Amino acid sequence: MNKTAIASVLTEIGTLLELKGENPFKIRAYQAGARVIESLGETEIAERVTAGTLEEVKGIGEALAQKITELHTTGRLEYFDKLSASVPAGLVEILRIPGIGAKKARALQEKLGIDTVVKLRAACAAGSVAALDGFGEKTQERILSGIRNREAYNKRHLWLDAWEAAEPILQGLRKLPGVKQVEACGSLRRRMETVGDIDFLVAMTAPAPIVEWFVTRPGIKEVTARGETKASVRLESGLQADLRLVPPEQFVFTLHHLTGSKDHNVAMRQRALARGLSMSEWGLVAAEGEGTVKEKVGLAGERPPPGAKGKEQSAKKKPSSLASPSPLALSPSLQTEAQLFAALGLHYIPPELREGLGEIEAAETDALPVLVEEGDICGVFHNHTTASDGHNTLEEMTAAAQALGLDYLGIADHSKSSVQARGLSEERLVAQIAEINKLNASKKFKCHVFTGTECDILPDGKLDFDARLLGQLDYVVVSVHSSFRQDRAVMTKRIIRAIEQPHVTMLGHLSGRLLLERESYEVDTDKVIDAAIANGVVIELNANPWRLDLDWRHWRKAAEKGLLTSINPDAHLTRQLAFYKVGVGIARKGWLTKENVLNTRPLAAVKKFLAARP
Ligand code: DGT
Ligand code: CA
Ligand code: CA
Ligand code: ZN
Repeated sequence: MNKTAIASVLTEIGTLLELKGENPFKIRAYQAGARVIESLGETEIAERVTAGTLEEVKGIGEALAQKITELHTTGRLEYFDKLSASVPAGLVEILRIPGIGAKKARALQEKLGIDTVVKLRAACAAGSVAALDGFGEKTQERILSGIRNREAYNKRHLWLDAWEAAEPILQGLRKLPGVKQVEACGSLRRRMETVGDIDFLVAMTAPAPIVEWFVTRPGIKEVTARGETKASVRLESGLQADLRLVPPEQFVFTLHHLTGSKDHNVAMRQRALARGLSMSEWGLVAAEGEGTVKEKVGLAGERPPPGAKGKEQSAKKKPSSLASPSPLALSPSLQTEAQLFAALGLHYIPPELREGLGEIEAAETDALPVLVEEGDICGVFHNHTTASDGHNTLEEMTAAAQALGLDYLGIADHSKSSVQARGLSEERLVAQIAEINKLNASKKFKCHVFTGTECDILPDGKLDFDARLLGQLDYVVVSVHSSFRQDRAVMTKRIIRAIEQPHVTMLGHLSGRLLLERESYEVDTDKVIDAAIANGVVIELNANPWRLDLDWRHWRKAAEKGLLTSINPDAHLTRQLAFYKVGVGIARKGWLTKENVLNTRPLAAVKKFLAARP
């Protein structure tokens, strides 16, 4: 462990001790120890740890020296682990809110039983914090705004939340006079699972009314910046949105730049340079040494160096209100990103692949995959109904699937061990199978319904239902919903054991993560993937925006090895059936083609696939 990490553990120990109301001298010793460690060189710490001479440093006593040694050599500290476990995690979070020190945090816990930020906010809203000794109205207000800021400013946002915020703004921008093209760039366009901020780009001829429209939209909490050709706002949800306005001839260059990712952009610039070109958000021009006048290459222009007034620029007479000067030279042939890539000898790279993970090399040799598309999806598996924790009935879900144009709907309600989700008993599952068969036979819907279950993988890897019952279903999803804290080897063995049982069609949400909330449990993903391939088991791409599990970073390699996936909405409401579209974005980020995805197959082919499984 390096010194910064060691220092932060020591600081954290001080905080935890404070929360526990420990001796102030002890607390201060840890805080001081953290500062001392920070001030030492990395090599000095290593040498002193080896020689056992840490105690010679002023401010480091015997106990501290032992702990630093343990951290430095093993990367862990048993004392710290135990201490952390003894303090509610929510309490530590509360301490990070401005205006709350350890003393106040303890008072909140002792007098009001508050040990999470959620409880704290509720108590503030109810006015009970102000009533406490030593708090008062002002403090309560400060705490509340601290909580709000923390939520708004420190958080990334789910892709779907950002998308839903962006959509109406995109539509509104498109309708404004003088607007030629509009796009939301950045991580949103690349379909990252979470988004830091939204980056709107507009090609236009007159910026002022567009900026004005943007900063006066309803649902804006704060205008954080405003210029002639840009603006930034914070939406009510806390999401920040940036607006950039450019003249039409510059659009494609800024579009590519703002889409990113940074890594992709860096690689593209290097490629351009290797071809004697300089690529930027302003254009693509011949690269020249410092101080020389840039020469046009007939592709497009770029921003002239400050003070250098190109004659083409003054001749163009752009509105003076445009902050970024217009390109020096334009080529009518370079208007799309496809043309921009072509100018660098590349096939078009879809935004989802622009992560600097080999897409440029692949585009060079025409080795990019033909990515799966929303329109390829024929039906969806893994959906819940009111039989377990869903909010809509079987018929409502079927009608909604049909309205989405889907030819089949797979139901997979929870199994009996998922008590909190009202998991089905054997009897209830048998009854549901009969109900689905009846619905299909009634021909009430064109959409075919497959019988299934989301069967719990029990802590030892056994399944929640026996093989005889599972054999009666069209398909079986198996998922972990309990004992998340098992160690890596146990969890891996547990999941593989489940995969190896007969009748298992798919593994549900492999990692168990909840984005922005809960990390994955410990599991050897590669081993599980190999076991799934060996057993002909599908690993789902859970398309619920909170999960997007398995993570897109695994899919390219997994698909190359021969893994088949299914893009599953895990819908608990009719509205959520459309989550599969979010999943398609993630599949694309994972370089997946139509062939890699089971539910791109038509109904007859899926029936055949399922019938061929035991
Ligand atoms: P986010 O907002 O954190 O989810 O991620 P992005 O990718 O949207 O990043 P953002 O909003 O900071 O910037 C938008 C794009 O602008 C980014 O994807 C690439 C480009 N960009 C921003 N800063 C730099 C930079 O320092 N170098 C390069 N080459 N490109 C940059
Ligand atoms: Ca962004
Ligand atoms: Ca941004
Ligand atoms: Zn589940």
